[in-house]
Amino acid sequence: MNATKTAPVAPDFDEIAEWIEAFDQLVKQEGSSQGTLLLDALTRRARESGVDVPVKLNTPYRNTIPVEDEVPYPGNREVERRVKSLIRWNAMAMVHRQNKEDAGIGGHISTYSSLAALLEVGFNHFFHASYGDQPGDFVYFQGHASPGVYARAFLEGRLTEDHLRNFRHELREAPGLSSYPHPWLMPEFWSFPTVSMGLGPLNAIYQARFMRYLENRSLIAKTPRKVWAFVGDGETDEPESMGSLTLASREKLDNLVFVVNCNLQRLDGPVRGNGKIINELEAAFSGAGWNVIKVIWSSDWDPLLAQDTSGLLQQRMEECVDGEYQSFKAKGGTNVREAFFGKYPETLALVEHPRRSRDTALVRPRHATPHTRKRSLATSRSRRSASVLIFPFLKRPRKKGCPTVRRMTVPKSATCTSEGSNWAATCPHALSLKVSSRRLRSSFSRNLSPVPRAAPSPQPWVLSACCAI
Ligand SMILES: Cc1ncc(C[n+]2csc(CCOP(=O)(O)OP(=O)(O)O)c2C)c(N)n1
Repeated sequence: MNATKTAPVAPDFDEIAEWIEAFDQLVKQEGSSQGTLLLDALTRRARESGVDVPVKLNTPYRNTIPVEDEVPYPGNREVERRVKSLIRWNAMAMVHRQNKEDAGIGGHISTYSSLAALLEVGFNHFFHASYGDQPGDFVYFQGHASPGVYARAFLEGRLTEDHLRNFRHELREAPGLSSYPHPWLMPEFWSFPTVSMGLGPLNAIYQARFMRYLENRSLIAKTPRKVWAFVGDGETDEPESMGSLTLASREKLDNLVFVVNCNLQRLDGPVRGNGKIINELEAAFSGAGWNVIKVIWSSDWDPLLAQDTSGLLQQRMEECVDGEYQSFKAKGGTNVREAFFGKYPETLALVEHPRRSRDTALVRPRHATPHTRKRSLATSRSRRSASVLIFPFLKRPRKKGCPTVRRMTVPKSATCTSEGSNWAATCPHALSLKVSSRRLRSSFSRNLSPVPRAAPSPQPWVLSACCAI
C-alpha cells in the first residue's frame, strides 16, 4: 500500500496542496480510473486554453504493479528456487571447467545469473511447449545466457554430461554445444540465432507480425501462441533492437512480449553511468505505443515505501543514477545506509531498525518477488498491445580476485566478469556439476502443475526488470 503523502510539491504554494488534496480524495472515493479520466479531461482543457502541458513518458521509479494488486505466486517457491540454484551452479561449473581446460574460452557466466529467475518463472509458468494440436510459444533467448539454457536442458535429461563437457567445442568433439543459440549449429536444440545483439528483438517483432499476418488470412490457425524475446539492457543500444518498435504497436501485436534484463552493466562497463536505462527504455517503449511494466524493487522495500510519508524515499530513488546504484551494490549495506538512506534524516529514520540485517537484505542481488514477476507476466497477457517488461537485476561490478565456491551460488555471480575466462584461469576450485537429471526430474515433475493458457489479448509488451540496490 502506498503511503499517504503530505503534498511535497511546492509547499509554499497553498493552492497546489489544495488541488492535490482534492485529487487524493477523488481517487480514494471513486477509484484510480476516475483519477485517470479527470487528468485526461484537464489535460485536454489545458491544451485548448493554450497552456503548455509537458509530455512525460516516465512513471515513478518503482514497480508498475502496486503491492495490493499482486497475486500470490502459484508455484512452489522453495522447489523452484532450489532448481534455479542448481541450474545456475551447473551453468557456472560448465563454463568454469571449460576455461580451466582451454584458457580464454570465455562463456559469459554472469549474464545467466541475472536472467535465471526470469527464465525459470517463464519456463515454469508461462512458456508453452507444443503438444496435441497446441503449437508451442517461440522464445528468443538472450544469446550469451546460453549456459543457463544448456544447464536446464541437462537437468531435464535432454543433454548429457558429455554435451556440457564440450561446451563451445561443437566443431571439435561430439556431442558438443555451440557458444550461442544457433539452429544451424544445433538444429535439434535452438530455434533462433540471437547472439549478434539486436537480432533477437528485431526478429521477434517480425515473427509475431507474420504469424498474425498468416492467421488473419486463414493460412494458419489462430492460436494463443506467444513470441517471447529476452533482451539485454546493453543490447537495446543496438539500432536493430529499437528500430521496429512502432511496427509492433501499429500492428497491435498482443502475441509479443519483450523481457528486458536490466542488470545495468555490459561487458565494458555500465550501460548508463549518469542516467537510468530503465527510465530511458520506459519512455522509448511507451512512446512507441507498447505496454510497459517495470519491476524494480523486491518486496523488502514494500514496508519502507509504505512508511514513506515524506515522499523522500521515492525522491531518493528518482535522483540516484545507475552509476550510483552500481556503487551501492558493490560497497554493501553500510554504504547503502550512509550514502543512499543517509542523504535525508527522514529516509535514514526508515532504516533505523534494531535488526542490522535489514540493510544487508536491501542490497541482496535478488529479484523483485515472484509475486510481482508472475503478476507482471500475467498482466502482459491481458492488454491490447505489445508489451515490455523491464527487470533490473544488478550485475555486480567487477572486483579483483577469485570468487569462493559458495559465492558462486549467489545470483548475478558475486565477483566475476561477464566473460568466464578472466577469473576461471586463477580460480583454485575444481567445480563439478551438482545433480543428476534423473534425481531432479523425479522431484521436479512431482511438484509442477500444467500451465494454463491465458485468454488471448491484442498488443505487444515490454517487461523490464532490475533489482536496483
Ligand atoms: C552486435 C554485437 N556487438 C558486440 C557483441 C559482443 N557482446 C556480447 S555480450 C555484450 C554485452 C551485452 O550486454 P547486455 O546486453 O547488457 O547483456 P548482459 O550480459 O549484461 O546481460 C557484447 C558487447 C555482440 N554479441 N553483438
